[in-house]
Amino acid sequence: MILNDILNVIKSAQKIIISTHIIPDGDCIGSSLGLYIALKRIGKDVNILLDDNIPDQYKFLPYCQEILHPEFAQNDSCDLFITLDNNDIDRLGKSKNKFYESKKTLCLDHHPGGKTFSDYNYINTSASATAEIVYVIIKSLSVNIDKDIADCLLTAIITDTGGFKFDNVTPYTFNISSDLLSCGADIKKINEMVFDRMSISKVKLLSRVLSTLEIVEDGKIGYVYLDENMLKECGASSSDSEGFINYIKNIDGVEIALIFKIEEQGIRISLRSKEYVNVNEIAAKFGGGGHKKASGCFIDKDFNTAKNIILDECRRSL
Ligand SMILES: [Mn+2]
Repeated sequence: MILNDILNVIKSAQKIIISTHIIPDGDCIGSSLGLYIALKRIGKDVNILLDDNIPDQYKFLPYCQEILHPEFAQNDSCDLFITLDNNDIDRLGKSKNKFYESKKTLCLDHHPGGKTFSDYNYINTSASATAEIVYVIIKSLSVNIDKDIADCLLTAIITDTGGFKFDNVTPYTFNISSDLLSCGADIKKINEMVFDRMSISKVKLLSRVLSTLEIVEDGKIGYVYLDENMLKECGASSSDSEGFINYIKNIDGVEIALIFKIEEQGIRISLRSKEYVNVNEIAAKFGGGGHKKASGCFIDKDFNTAKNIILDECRRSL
């Protein structure tokens, strides 16, 4: 789909819903809010629907208190449903109903290898974050990027690039980020909020989760787990574990890092690779997905079974 067609789809819609994937990250929230603010500026009637709670580190973002849970969405159907940063319709969670009821649907995304499920798709897999795509759209709609929009989009880019450290960073990422800084984005505050702040319950949970560390395959695979009991003991929520997997990935010699979250229905698994393994392919074997070096999936089996089958796949990919 070319950009002009996408712009026309957006311009011709009045009532718009923005949604993203469950267990939202900084790109989901930053891109959604940035687009939300821009569309409001040009007089659109727009809402953001989100299944899950907003992780604490993104609550400083402007307008995030206006994000709605899908059950509070208005009953009438909207002209356009925009799904951001999501290549899997099932990851829309409860917003999925609204998606089906909408007159038109549009997907803006940077994930590789998804099955397209919207009427219109604007996918750029070389964008470091969906926020890069949202930036282009906002610019093309001639909306002035103010500090609020700039903070949202830069937060999204900083999260998805790990603070400009991942190999998804391109010269274009810096061009956009440079412009966002000129528009007033507060990079110091964003970095503090996203990476440096930790609640005491998060620190307790980190210590608890790291104590489960196992290293196998000559040090090439490292994994930890967490369960409901640990969350309860530490007074933490599941979103507090965001970023823990990097501690495992950063261990010298580790190529694949995993975190197993033991939930009622099964095991939620996040995977990271350091150099050469494509963890997107591993996750895809279990119906999940993501990026080459960061992906996730869900296996509805007990912990030991899920662990063994995914570790087998990891071994094969080394
Ligand atoms: Mn993203």
